[in-house]
Amino acid sequence: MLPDATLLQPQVSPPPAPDGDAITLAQRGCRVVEFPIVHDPRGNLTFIEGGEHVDFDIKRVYYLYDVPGGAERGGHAHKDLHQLLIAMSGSFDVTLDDGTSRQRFHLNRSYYGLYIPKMIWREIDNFSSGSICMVLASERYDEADYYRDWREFKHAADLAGR
Ligand code: T46
Repeated sequence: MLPDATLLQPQVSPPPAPDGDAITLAQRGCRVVEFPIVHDPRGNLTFIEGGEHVDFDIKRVYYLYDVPGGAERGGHAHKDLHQLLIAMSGSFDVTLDDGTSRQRFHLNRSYYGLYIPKMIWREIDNFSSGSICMVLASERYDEADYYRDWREFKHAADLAGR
């Protein structure tokens, strides 16, 4: 196990499954991805290659920075877009929610990414001072791709048989 791997374990367990058939967030594809590290006394280097470490075409890169203490980002799900979140500096927490169960991740290393498939609600908080959240996204920005109301998201997820 990598020395820091424990830092990325979910800090809050999802609620007990309502029945034995409940699908976990991991089964829906939510996962922590580990990128290569080239250790070097001059400073370490991590690289991300399309088709190797990211299994979608990256159509957009954006990042959150200068986030004030106590701020909360996210609070939405995407209909089609999927993406990878990386703590390029500092740390923050990401809560993922498939409409049934929730799981919280603490991201604090630039060689780990949190992959979030489509139709997963996300909330991001607990940003440390100076933190930077970089996002590799599968689509260009399109407001029509967002569910910004949890009940609307939940309704759509239920209709999709979730
Ligand atoms: C997500 C988290 C991690 C753009 O014009 N282009 C863009 O690429 C994005 C992402 C946003 N915007 C505009 C839309 C809003 O007027 O920037 C404003 C703030 O966007 P939003 O409230 O969606 O920002 P976050 O930080 O709550 O969420 C964003 C992404 O939207 C979302 O997909 O997962 O970062």
